[in-house]
Amino acid sequence: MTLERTTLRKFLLNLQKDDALDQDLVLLIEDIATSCRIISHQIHNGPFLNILGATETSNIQGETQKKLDVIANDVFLSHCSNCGRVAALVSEELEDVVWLKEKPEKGDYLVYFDPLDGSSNLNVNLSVGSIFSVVELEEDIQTLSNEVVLLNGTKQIFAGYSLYGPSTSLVFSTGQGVNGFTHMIGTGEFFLTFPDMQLPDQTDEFAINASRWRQWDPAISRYVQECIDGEAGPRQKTFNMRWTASMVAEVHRILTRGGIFLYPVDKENEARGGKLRLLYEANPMSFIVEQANGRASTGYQRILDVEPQSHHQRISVILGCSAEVERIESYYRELER
Ligand code: AHM
Ligand code: MG
Repeated sequence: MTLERTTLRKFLLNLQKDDALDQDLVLLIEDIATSCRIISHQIHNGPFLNILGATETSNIQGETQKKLDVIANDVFLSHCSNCGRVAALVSEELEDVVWLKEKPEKGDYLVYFDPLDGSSNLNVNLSVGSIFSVVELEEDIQTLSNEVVLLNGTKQIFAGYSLYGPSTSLVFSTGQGVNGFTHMIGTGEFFLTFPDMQLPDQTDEFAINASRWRQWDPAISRYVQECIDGEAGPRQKTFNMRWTASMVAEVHRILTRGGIFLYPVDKENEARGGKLRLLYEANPMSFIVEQANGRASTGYQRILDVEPQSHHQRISVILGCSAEVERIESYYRELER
């Protein structure tokens, strides 16, 4: 049975044969997939390995690190440095950019990742994920600094995530649509299980942390209120709501059955710029959602066009089915007027 399935390697080599993918990027994607397999194994054995709790340390965001945050970060660092073209790694868990090359050249790769997103879900045995993306340098680098990696999301040549749920998914795009793979336990292989994932234009499901409603700006309040008003309200249909506290799980659900995800800037988080990070959370997810026929916005601007100011920058995130995201953008435009 397994012989008939498309393995990750076969899928990548087919892309390479068609000149759609560089050989080094194939190797790097396979290293990322290996990282995800290892992290999945650690998570699923977490209670036996005593690695579900918190460490004594905080990360650069001032958040307490879980033991698995640190483990997942180490796994990415060690595996993603195999490919000779990787110049630098940018992680949510590390204050500074990790430079692997002293003289990065045009064509070298920058790898951005959140090794374990939604890690507060670990202790309650709910879904978590990893998020990653790759940018190719457009010029040689003379001086190494954290500023060098501040490139906007349109420069991504690869973006993906792994979802550690009931099964382990690997979903990614190299700029030619979005494909989803599932790890088959016992084989060591990811098999193509969700080819050409596409978002529907319309949806009746939204995801937002509703406990923050007092902090929302009028555009978000209006949108959510109209959803809640259901058939009697201006939308004239009933909406469903979900919140998993794991962006990876939310995006995966949206890619599978449609929807919209919001983590907007609000009164409480605006001094920090929002909650989610631009370079290794918002940009990769926006790339994937756009590649799957969706839309990703700050409310005012396409996320992929945002020029980063710092490598741990946070941003407002509204992504999912195009018509819904456009509706919220129009509410922001009305507010500006
Ligand atoms: P993290 O990177 O510290 O894990 O935080 C990101 C996560 C997202 O996955 C999720 O959408 C959000 O934080 C949940 O936030 P909240 O605690 O407000 O529900
Ligand atoms: Mg995260």
